[in-house]
Amino acid sequence: MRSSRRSFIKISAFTAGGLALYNPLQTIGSSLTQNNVLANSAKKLNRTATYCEVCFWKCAAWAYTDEDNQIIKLIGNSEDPHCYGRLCPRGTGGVGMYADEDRLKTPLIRTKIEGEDVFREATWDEALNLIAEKMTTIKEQYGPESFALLKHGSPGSHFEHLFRSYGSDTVGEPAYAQCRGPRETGFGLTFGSWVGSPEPTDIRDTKCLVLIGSHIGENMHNSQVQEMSDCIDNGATIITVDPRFSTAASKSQHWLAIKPATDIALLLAWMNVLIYENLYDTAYVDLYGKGFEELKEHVQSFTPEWAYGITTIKPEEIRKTARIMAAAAPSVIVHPGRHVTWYGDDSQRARAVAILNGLLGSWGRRGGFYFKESIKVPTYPHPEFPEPKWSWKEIGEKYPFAQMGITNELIRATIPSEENKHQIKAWLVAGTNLTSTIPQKELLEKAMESLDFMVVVDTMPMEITGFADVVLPECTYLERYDGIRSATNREPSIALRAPAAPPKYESKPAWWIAKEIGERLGLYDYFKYNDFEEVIAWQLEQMGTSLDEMKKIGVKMFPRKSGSLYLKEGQSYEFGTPSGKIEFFSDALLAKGFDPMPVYKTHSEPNQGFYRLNYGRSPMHTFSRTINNPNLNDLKDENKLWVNPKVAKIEGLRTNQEVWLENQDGIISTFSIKVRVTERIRWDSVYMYHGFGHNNKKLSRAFGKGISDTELITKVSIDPLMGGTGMRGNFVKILKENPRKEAVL
Ligand SMILES: Nc1nc2c(c(=O)[nH]1)N[C@H]1C(S)=C(S)[C@@H](COP(=O)(O)OP(=O)(O)OC[C@H]3O[C@@H](n4cnc5c(=O)[nH]c(N)nc54)[C@H](O)[C@@H]3O)O[C@H]1N2
Ligand SMILES: Nc1nc2c(c(=O)[nH]1)N[C@H]1C(S)=C(S)[C@@H](COP(=O)(O)OP(=O)(O)OC[C@H]3O[C@@H](n4cnc5c(=O)[nH]c(N)nc54)[C@H](O)[C@@H]3O)O[C@H]1N2
Ligand code: SF4
Ligand SMILES: [Mo]
Repeated sequence: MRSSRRSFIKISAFTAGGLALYNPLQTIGSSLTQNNVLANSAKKLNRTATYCEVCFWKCAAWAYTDEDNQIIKLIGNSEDPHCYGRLCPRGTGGVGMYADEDRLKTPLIRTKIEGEDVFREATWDEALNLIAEKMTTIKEQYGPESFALLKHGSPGSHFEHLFRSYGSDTVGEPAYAQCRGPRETGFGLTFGSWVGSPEPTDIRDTKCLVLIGSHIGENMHNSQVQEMSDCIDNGATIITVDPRFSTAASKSQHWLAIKPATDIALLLAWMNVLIYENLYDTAYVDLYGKGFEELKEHVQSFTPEWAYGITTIKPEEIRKTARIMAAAAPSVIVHPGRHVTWYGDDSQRARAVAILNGLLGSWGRRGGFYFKESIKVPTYPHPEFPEPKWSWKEIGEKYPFAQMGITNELIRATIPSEENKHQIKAWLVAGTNLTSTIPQKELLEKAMESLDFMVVVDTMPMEITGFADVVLPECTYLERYDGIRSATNREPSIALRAPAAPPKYESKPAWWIAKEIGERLGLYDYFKYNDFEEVIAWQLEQMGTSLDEMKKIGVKMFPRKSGSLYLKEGQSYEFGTPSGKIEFFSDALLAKGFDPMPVYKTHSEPNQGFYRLNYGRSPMHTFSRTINNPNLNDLKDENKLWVNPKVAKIEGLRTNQEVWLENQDGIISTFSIKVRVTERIRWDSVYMYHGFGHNNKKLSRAFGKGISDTELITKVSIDPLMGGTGMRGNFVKILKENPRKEAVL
């Protein structure tokens, strides 16, 4: 172990135990089956309204508890537009988050025993006093802005409130620069509107769904998967562009097995066909578009024949699929995707997707994209926040089209450098396992070593906790109140999360932790309540409902106020762009020195003996967070390396053979992975599920199982528009012998 004080604290494994409580249904469960399970239960059950935290679709659910107040089952709320009464396997398995005996149990404080860093158990008072003390000194010495918040999920909003009260808006989350940031930039520049979550894709009514990578079906975003299944039943055409034969590809009439990193060429060729075969929506483009003539000229030479040489997709196939889209238009969706930080030109690829939708006239049309709406949850009264001297905006100022904090820039600004205009000195990390989420491990670890102070709030002893000075155990979503869920959808809706059982062990909710720290900092006026329940009750009253009503119904729908879901024929409409039009040509991009229309650029390719490292979602897991979950681990406990038969032959590999990977920078995987020989992946790439390869022994089920894609992602291509980290430009070679003489760990 390294001697640095910020080195990773390894704690010996607890004895493994804990059998799975039950097996979640293999697919998104039918509410009928789930209710039958309940009906057959002998015990008398109580139900509590909640919404799921296993991923960010936030499906509303009922948590059922038995007479002993044990949570035994989760069922989707049938009134909820996010889940239509059914949870995905991960959501059903959410009970395992509550039941996991490896959970964090008490606050922990880093200390030295005989020169070695270890954690000791601490009381809440001790831990909170220490944090408040450090927040005070850091504020005095460097200003509150130098204390950054890195967060994801529900706990984030409670700590954001604390940080804003304290004077810091230095905040970032991986859901932006490692996920959907480029898409929001690309669509924002084109339509003047974020795509947002859930995406306003009218999948249930579409006639043609085009997926660029997005692997819906493995990406288990609930209502989206259900609507896709419905639209297939209704005869919609699915076109999937993916170098891998994904589940979505298997449901598609057209699978375009594109050469990785060449999607912009395909998108430009599709535009060429739509425009030069006169297949685009002329009335729509005339009425709402700006810069069409420039676009027409721009794509003139980008013919299907041109794209064939780049993408390996045959010109006939490009033409045929463009015509299918046009025939379905405007009930067609070229899906914006979600995890789009791929090759560094991602905002431009998202622009190309947006422009294609513009040509097809699908934005604001039935079966295309509907106009989403949400309802505002009133803010519980508190004094104005102090104005920070600098924030995430200044840290990310190199990227003019960034709309949120750029995690990787916050990390960079933590490493002391003369270039830093602002120096970050401390972090509070809540609900994000940065070590498996942020590429370029070396930079991340250097940043953490440079910190004066680091707090991690988590439910599990994930790898990130090993770098903290103080670890705080949050209780799981099933044991706490949280902010009211208000999301954009066809109709506005809200959902309640109430505790179904008391917190296990010493764990506490984030709202309580934030309030306790706030009060120790003297910020009483920002936390004028004894229990978060009071905040929710007040907000619900303001919205014309009540806590009592919401406890009974869980989800409440509100009528739309912004008008129709779709544009009416010939309706005049102002888009949120500077020109009020759909911008095929972007003056804003040109003014900042960027291509005003998307351009295809080549990306580096693997050398001889190397394969592109491709990764994606395991249907049974969410990132790294569920791998140790007893219920979900039972369904899938390791990832595999997908290898094309041609590659298997060249490399001499067979299914289930154990291999190690070494990337282009000589980084070797910590653990090994089993091979899966399959035609479903192109010969130039290998594929694995993200989230596996845990190296903290405290995760008794997940430790040492499979490989972490993240540790092999040492090279990133930064999106010059918004700072996102393109992660798919890494290459690996396959090692058949254990490269380490001695066994690891
Ligand atoms: N089960 C499950 N579902 C989830 C999540 C989860 O953790 N688990 N996470 C959720 C979150 S936050 C997100 S952001 C979404 C992400 O889900 P998506 O947005 O669907 O993710 P992508 O990265 O677009 O999709 C991965 C696919 O891209 C393909 N691909 C790789 N390279 C290329 C390329 O160059 N071109 C093309 N056209 N395709 C390529 C891969 O083969 C793979 O099939 O999933 C969400 N849903
Ligand atoms: N290599 C690689 N990197 C990726 C991706 C990839 O596919 N490959 N995907 C990217 C994408 S799309 C996204 S959105 C991000 C996701 O990034 P993250 O959200 O950081 O992903 P997780 O690994 O699930 O980490 C979540 C952490 O929150 C903790 N947690 C869960 N519930 C709670 C709770 O209620 N309270 C608290 N306090 N903690 C909780 C979990 O134990 C875990 O430590 O990762 C991005 N990074
Ligand atoms: S999609 Fe699944 S994991 Fe995500 S919120 Fe819904 S039920 Fe939970
Ligand atoms: Mo994401």
